[in-house]
Amino acid sequence: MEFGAAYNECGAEFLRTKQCDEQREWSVIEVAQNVGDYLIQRLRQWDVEKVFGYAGDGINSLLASWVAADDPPEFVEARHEEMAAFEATGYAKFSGKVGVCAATSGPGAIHLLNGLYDAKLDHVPVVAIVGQTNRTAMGGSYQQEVDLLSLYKDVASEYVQMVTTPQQLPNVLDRAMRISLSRRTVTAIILPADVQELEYSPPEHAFKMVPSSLGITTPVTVAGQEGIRDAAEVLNSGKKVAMLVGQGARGAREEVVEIADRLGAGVAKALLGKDALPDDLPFVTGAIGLLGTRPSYEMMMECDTLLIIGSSFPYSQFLPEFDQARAVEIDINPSFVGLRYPTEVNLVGDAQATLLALLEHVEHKEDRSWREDIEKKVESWWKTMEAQAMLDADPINPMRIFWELSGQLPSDAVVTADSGSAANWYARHVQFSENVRGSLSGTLATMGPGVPYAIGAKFASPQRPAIALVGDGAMQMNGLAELITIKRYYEQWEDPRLVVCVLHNNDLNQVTWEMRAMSGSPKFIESQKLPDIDYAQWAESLGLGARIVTDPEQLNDAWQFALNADRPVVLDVHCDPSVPPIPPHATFEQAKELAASLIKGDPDRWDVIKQGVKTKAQEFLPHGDKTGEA
Ligand SMILES: Cc1ncc(C[n+]2csc(CCOP(=O)(O)OP(=O)(O)O)c2C)c(N)n1
Repeated sequence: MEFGAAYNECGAEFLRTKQCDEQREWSVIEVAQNVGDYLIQRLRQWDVEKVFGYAGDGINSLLASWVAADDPPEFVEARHEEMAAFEATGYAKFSGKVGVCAATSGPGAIHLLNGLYDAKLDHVPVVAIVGQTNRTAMGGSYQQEVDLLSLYKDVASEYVQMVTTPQQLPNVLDRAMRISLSRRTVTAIILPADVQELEYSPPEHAFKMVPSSLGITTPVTVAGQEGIRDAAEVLNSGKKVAMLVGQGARGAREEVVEIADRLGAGVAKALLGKDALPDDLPFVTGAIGLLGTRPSYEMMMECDTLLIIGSSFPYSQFLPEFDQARAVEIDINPSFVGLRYPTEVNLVGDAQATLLALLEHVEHKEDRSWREDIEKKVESWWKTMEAQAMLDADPINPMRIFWELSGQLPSDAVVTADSGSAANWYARHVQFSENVRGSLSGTLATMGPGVPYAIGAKFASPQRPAIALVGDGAMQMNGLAELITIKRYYEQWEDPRLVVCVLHNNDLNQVTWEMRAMSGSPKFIESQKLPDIDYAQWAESLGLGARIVTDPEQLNDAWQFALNADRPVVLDVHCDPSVPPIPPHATFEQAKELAASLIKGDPDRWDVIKQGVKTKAQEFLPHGDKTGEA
């Protein structure tokens, strides 16, 4: 028996549900469908498979409807509403579908916010469904009453609506879905508790009624021919072309490679575009920016032409000087072109379709010397990365954790990283092959999404292994609690592997380094030191796999263990907080100066100096790239 909506002879919608009679036998009954029932039915019709959420009396009736409706969508219970929003965001990032999260009124809706902002800023489609107090109590400063329309006005600026009558619901829900999907943003539906219980009646063919419909097919936009020709002229006249790709280029891999080949260009990747191109292509210079590589930095500083595709990388100091390069940008979002660099031609369109149009006019550059030089630097840089990773540290050099992972990364892995030093090493040291997916909080750069993104990834692709690279601060902030969510669900995943690698350095290390480098301040123990706890023991107490790693020689084996386990595993890796995340453009002299400036007052000063100098020196050893010695 199918449960869900049915129709009687008059065409009215009813819900088939189950009832337990006195003999404790289940029988099927038909009851009038209420608003909560309809909402779940409509989500099912939208093909929503998961809703990440947390209960509360603002959505109790909706949850009661779930009992009758059954899956899908499956209600996935996080430990905190912020985690539910991160999970919906991770799910959306890795599935390409809309992510849906649900929370109760007041505190639940407030808790969702940071995760929703993460989605909004990274242009990820997420729909939030939140409860509200009864209509009779509204405006009465009632318990848990928060002005959610005002609160959500910014995060769901494209669409936030409160449903106050059943006939409104189809339209509000369908628009929330369509707007979220087509504009890749956050939308929100506020559903008062008493409205959830009202008998559902559809909008009628009548005055002031708004009907609705399911589904959307979005256009494949291509910039106009005039712009395409102008762009081709800019690109054809350049001698040293640099490219920058972001997440918007992900669906255009072949075209990006083709145009880079024709232009003899190197390609740098913004953080969110790390999986747009594999790292084994010789002309891919890797990450850009403070977390980036030296080949990316030098390519940008020396190019005469720049082509940006699907990226809103914000740090213009890592792009060419403003009068140095003629530039073309391709972006699907008209409000995001021409924003980060004084570009000459701004092409609004789908990356693949626009590149295909552009390729009709782009010529093959005969002089390959620029490209050859980039490829040489890239080859040398990977050797530098290995040498830096293999340096001794106390007890483990964090770079080596990531380097060793690269060597064993399954070809279908999904990798997430948290904000913190993990993001540096993820950006620079992990080499992605063709089908590896990866993401982090690119724009909000919030702490906390590493583990819940990986959970979202497992619900998006249960057959792929997921790996979360997370600092101990982020782990203490919420990752530890979210291990409980992993324990609860992992047996339903086709491939149970989810590895959480904790960078156990007892320090909020990224900020410690920011304070040293930007504020010239020594480490402030009160704010930076973390309580030392046993992450592996906590994981084991939950029945997950775990291993403590205290020696770099154990790393290879530890990754092997985790990547071959029959359950999720926590790798608790004790690593050295004195290994500096040196930016790629820092010269050897600058690194020494930074170290010297720390001597006064920093409790870790000698280790910091030693590690900083050793790390920087790797770029200048025989395998290194000597071009930046000045
Ligand atoms: C919600 C939030 N709070 C604070 C910050 C500022 N912040 C960025 S990285 C970081 C330290 C992260 O420490 P940890 O997770 O231990 O990683 P580590 O850098 O030590 O590897 C902090 C506090 C932030 N980005 N987001």
